[in-house]
Amino acid sequence: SDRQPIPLRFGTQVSRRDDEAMQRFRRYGLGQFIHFGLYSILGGEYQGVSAAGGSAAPEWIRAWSGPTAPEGWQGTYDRLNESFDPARLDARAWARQAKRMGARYVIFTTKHHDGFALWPSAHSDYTVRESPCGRDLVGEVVDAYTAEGIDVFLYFSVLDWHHPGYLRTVPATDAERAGWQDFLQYTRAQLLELLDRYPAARGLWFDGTWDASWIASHEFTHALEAELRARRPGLIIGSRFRNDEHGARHFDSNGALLGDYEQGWERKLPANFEMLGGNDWDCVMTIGPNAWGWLRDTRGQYQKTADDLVDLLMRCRSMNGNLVVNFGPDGLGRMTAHEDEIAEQLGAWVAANADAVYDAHHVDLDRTGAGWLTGDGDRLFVTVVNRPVTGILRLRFPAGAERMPISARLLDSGRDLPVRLTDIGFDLDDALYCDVSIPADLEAEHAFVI
Ligand code: FHN
Repeated sequence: SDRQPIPLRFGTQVSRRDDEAMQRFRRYGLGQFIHFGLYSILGGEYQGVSAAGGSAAPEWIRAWSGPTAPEGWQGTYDRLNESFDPARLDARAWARQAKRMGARYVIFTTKHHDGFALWPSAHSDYTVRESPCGRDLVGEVVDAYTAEGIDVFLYFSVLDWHHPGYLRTVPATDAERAGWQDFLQYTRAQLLELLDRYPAARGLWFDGTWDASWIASHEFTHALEAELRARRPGLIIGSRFRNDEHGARHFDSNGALLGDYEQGWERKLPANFEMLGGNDWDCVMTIGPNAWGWLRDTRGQYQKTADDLVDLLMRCRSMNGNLVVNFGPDGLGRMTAHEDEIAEQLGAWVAANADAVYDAHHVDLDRTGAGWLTGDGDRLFVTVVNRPVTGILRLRFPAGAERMPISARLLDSGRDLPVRLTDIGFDLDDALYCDVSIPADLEAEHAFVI
């Protein structure tokens, strides 16, 4: 277009990185998110009463209001630190399970919106240290996952319901301005502290950056991003951290990505590869409809199955993205039975079909309704999630395509599948078609990769 770029002082600081850290990111494929904190004690309810009829995200329970909210609720919530003691939390068991699932990175909530820090932060009096737990849970997770070869990203909510200086609006009075400055310094100190305490962490995953107060602090956040990057070369920061001086978030006012990868794909996926503009991205996904923290009562709420997650994973991979599956352990630190099952089933599928997942990427061919296409340069992978009623999987290759499949086989067993190349006669563009026969005896319930 002829449009002149808008001069920006606080626009993007990075262009597409190709260093070792980002190359790793592109090969993660599958990740695990863990939401754990004070809210995990409650599971979305208090003394048998469910907050908002169970529809609200349980990690938001402190925001419970209206007639069903217990009297003095926020004060009650804020004192949960006094009973926080996840005695069954075994980070090494979590990490082993994540490894079996095939996760190559984990995003762990160091501090969610309630402000409670899961490490003994020197800059707060609302941490694991001020609880019977007394453990450094961030440290345990970083060590355990790193030992399993799983990269760690630290989730950090800027939005903080506990800090007295936090406010949602742009500070307007001297007192508000002073409180907000105090909050900004606290945020900076905690972030530098996290980087210094946990040198193995590869990325910071920001959240809660949507309030007007933070948006107006673009000068501060611009400087802080530069400082964090200087403190930890190779650090990966997604597009949620900050905005430019016009309030543009994720992408600056000239359309450049504000970070190393696009971080807006939360419980949703891009409609197609082209709209991503070549940017790196991941999709974070709940197992239920909208619970990130533990939910005690999931009745009436669809829980995704391992097959659903295979479908989503391969849809992401077909567009060069990673899928991050969220786990919400209970207040004692135990994963739910459904999460345990998902981890094993998804892990078994991913292990058997790893070639199609990790080092495979988008291929420039027409989509097939039968499933998702990925490729590794030599091989084309088709993850079949919808079995064609004809028993024939048909792939279209444009006329003059450099390479055509000459054989097909199942990735997990190596079993050969009959292939026929054909000009079907009704394609006006003279494309060629590759028809792969899918034998009737093939197990139909699960996705398979050709
Ligand atoms: O409000 C949070 C929510 O509780 C959860 O942490 C998700 C995870 O991506 N992020 C926020 C909503 O965007």
